[in-house]
Amino acid sequence: MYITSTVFLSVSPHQCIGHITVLLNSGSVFHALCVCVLQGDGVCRRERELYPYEDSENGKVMGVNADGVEDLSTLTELNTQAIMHNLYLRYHKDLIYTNIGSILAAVNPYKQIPGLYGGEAVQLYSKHQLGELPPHIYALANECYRCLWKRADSQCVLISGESGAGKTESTKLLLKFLSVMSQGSTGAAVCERTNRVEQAIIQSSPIMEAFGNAKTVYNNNSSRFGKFIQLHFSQSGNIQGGCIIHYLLEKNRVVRQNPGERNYHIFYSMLSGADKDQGDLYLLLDSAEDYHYLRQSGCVQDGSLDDKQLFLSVMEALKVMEFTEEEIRDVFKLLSGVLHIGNIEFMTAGGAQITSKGVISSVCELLGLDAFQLCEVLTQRSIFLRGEEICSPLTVEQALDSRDSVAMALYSQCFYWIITRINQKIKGKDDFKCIGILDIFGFENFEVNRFEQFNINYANEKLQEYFNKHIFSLEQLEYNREGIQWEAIDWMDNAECLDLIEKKLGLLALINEESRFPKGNDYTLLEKLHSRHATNPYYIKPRVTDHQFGIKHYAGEVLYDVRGVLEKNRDTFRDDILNMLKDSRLDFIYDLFECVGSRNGDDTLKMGTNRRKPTVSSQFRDSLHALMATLSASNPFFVRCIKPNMEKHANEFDPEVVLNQLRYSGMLETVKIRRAGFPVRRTFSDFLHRYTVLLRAKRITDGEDWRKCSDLLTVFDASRKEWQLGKTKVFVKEVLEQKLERERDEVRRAAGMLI
Ligand code: AOV
Ligand code: MG
Repeated sequence: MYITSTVFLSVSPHQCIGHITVLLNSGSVFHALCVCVLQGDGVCRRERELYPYEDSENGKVMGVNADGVEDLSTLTELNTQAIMHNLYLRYHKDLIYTNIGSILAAVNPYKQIPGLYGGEAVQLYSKHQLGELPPHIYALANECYRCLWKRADSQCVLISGESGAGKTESTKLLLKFLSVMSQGSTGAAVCERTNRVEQAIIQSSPIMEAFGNAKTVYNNNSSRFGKFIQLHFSQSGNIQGGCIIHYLLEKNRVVRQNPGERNYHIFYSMLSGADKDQGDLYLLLDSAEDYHYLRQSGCVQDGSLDDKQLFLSVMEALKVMEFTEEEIRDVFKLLSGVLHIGNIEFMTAGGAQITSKGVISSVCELLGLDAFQLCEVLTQRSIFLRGEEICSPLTVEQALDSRDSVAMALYSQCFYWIITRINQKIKGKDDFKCIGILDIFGFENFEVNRFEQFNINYANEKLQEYFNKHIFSLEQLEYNREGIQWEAIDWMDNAECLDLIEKKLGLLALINEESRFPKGNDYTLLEKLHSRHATNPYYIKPRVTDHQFGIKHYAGEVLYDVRGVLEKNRDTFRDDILNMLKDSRLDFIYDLFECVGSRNGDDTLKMGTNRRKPTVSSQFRDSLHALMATLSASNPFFVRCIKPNMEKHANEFDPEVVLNQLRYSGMLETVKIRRAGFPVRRTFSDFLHRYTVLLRAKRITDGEDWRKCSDLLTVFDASRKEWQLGKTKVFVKEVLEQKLERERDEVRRAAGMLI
């Protein structure tokens, strides 16, 4: 960003107002006014930065409060720059949260803000209605918690934002707040188990992060899997149990990482945290550099990551979760075994031959495998054809692939096992309502994007669709149906892009179809994608490269490398390798693979039969659809995380980076609809039931339901600006609902009732 000119417009004895022209790197120009204080020595000290913004599209100066407004829907003039400027003003005052009605925008501070999340803040926010205190993730959490009773349905919090925007941190804060609420609830004191469940849910985070997060170029603690955490509450408000659903761990990372990125945290923390005895037991080598799987990316350490500390917290968490000593030992032996597998090397001598025999014996010791059997499956493939075993030697390249597939299978099965164990631990009754928190992997656009990014971005596209549906589509539909006076608001629909991906003969269908063809390869796939979709406005057929296809996602264009797509989608695992693992002397390893069916052999002869297993992308699509169905049955809250810069720096607000996110996430349209709309909608009877005490207090007793609703609402807003009556429902703005709720609390408190 460059300031290209400053012109003083007016100078009073104490103040001067200047006009600044700002040129962004993208080439767009913004104009701004800047207010400065003239000091005694004639020096001009900038008092407020870039205030107020001028709308570069309309050339109009807008009034923006110098401190920024807490709720964007109260901005007097609306455009994207005004929104950005407001966020900018607040960000520099460490006010990272801003409301858009009940939607929360959170700008990642990349630093700890003192006092922001402590116990006192939890207590404070738990005692106030939404809107009474400055915007905060705790205010949203509190509202969500209250809604369990206020609306008597299940709630969910959907956290979106690109990679590194702050979704996982927000998730942990929500869990923290809800678990404190749970502990303070009336039923909790008598139930010791509840306390354990809350503690276990909190402690599941370090474990899942250690095994499922890694440093990427976008985020030093990037989630490489998606998760949906459901908390089951009792009628009296305490957490009785929970359940974690996980999505698509990026298992390829175990064996390969992009330059500058890392493998999963747990490997490095094991190496730096294990003591001498553990090191001997797990046959650990001296350092991360000694392992191919850890050194190949050229990055083994990062200043922001404390590997040793993570080891301690994971050990602590495993104990709290009641993993036995034996289980912990088995897990670490497996991890070490995976690392040793990566050090197995091959050379060509009439097919691949293993050159590192010493490594084989470590692997076999750690994983309880038979050395001869291991060497065999790594260097030759055996299949049964009409009852006869046929062996064929592998090339070095194929041998490396088989080696890597063993490592990936071990790691991913271990990850799933850990989540299953966590789920067993936090399982509880689900007889009342639940709160679900969705924390998926954020939108990604790397230099090279592969099958993983395709799935990640598809998931984000679905989440955006859900947001659009709730915030724009369903809402406007309901206004029409109920005869509410309404001026339609345009919004950016991503349905066509999703159609391209998941509709009949769409990208997913073609990828799956090609995965089923024994002779299909990445290039035949690419040809089909191009020939069917080249004319689709959301599809990109690159002119120069011959191994890419692209999608115009809502969050930007991404080119995907087609190489490796089919193999990853088929996710086949050779029967002979599977059998070798099942033959392990260790029960732990056997158990991990016990349920993995052998029907998925990549024996191409089996393909095309009915016994084939679903492909990775079709499983993922089905799990996303199931998730959407669950979400549709709950009342959603949205947290929109925003990344202030690409460098992961504190106190740096890059307007270009933010502007882009505001544009693609439809922030302006969201603010518009929240300002114009009536987000709170209740049927007449539901509304009357909720506010019975107010009706009594205001002596509104006569008339039909709609009349009573109207009379009560008139008491609170005679101008009718903040509410309307539909055919079957009342439509109320959030501010008015907050007033009603406050008054309801007061009346009930005065009457000695529980709030
Ligand atoms: P993500 O979940 O959205 O990315 P994270 O929640 O991991 O992003 O946040 C990235 C980093 O930003 C964290 O490791 C913190 O250093 C910092 N950060 C985020 N939110 C806060 C906060 N409220 N206060 C202080 N620091 C914060 V990804 O998982 O990559 O999509 O797949
Ligand atoms: Mg994350």
